Amino acid sequence: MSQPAIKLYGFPLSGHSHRVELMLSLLGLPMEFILVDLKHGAHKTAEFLTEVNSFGQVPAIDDNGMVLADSNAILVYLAATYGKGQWLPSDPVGQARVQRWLSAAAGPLHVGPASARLAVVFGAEIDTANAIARSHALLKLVEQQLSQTRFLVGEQPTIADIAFYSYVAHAPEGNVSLADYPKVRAWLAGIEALPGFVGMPRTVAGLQTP
Ligand SMILES: N[C@@H](CCC(=O)N[C@@H](CS)C(=O)NCC(=O)O)C(=O)O
Repeated sequence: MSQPAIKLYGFPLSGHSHRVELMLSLLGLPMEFILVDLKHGAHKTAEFLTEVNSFGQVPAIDDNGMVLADSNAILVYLAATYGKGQWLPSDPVGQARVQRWLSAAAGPLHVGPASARLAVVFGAEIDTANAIARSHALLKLVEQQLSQTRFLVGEQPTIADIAFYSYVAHAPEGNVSLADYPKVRAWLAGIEALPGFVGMPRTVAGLQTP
C-alpha cells in the first residue's frame, strides 16, 4: 500500500516549516503543503488553534490523522517512524547529542539568525544588532564543531543538521554574513548535495507555494 501524503501546515518563507519540508523530502515521503497565511492571521483562527496547533504557530503535520506541531518534535517523529535507523542514533549518547543541537535550534538559533532574518524579511521589530551578535556567537560554536566532525553529530547527517540548516543557510538575508565560517559553508553544501534536498525560497516576493 502506498504511503498517503503527509499534510504539512506551513508558510513558504518560514525556516521552521522548511526544516520539516526538507526532512519529508529527504525521506522521500509524499507531502501535501497546506498554506497557513501568517500574514493574514490564519494561524490564530479558532479552527487552527483547536485542530492543528494550540500554540498558534507553523509548522504542524497531519500524518493519517496524527496531528503534531513543533518543528523539532516533528523531526523526531519522522526520523523515528520513517528514518530506517538513519537521522536519529539509537544509542543514548547519540540521541542526547542530537537533542543538544535541537535545543540550540530552539534557543540560540531562534534568537540569533532566525530573528535577524525575521526583522528584514517580515519587518519584525527586534533589536537587530543584538540578534546579529548572537548569530555570530553561535556560528563560531558551529564552526568549531564542524572542524571536529563532518556533521553536527558525527560523520553522518542527523535531524540536528536538518534543524539547523534552514536558518543558517538563510542567515545572510538577516545581514549575518557566513564569510568567516568556511566549515559552515562546506557543511551547507554537504546538506544541499544529499539526495532529495529541497531549498527554501530566497526571495521575499510575497506568498509562494513550493
Ligand atoms: N517552536 C516552534 C516555533 C515555530 C515558529 O516560531 N513558527 C513561526 C513561523 S517561523 C510562527 O508560526 N510564528 C507565528 C507566531 O508565533 O505567532 C517550532 O519549532 O515549530
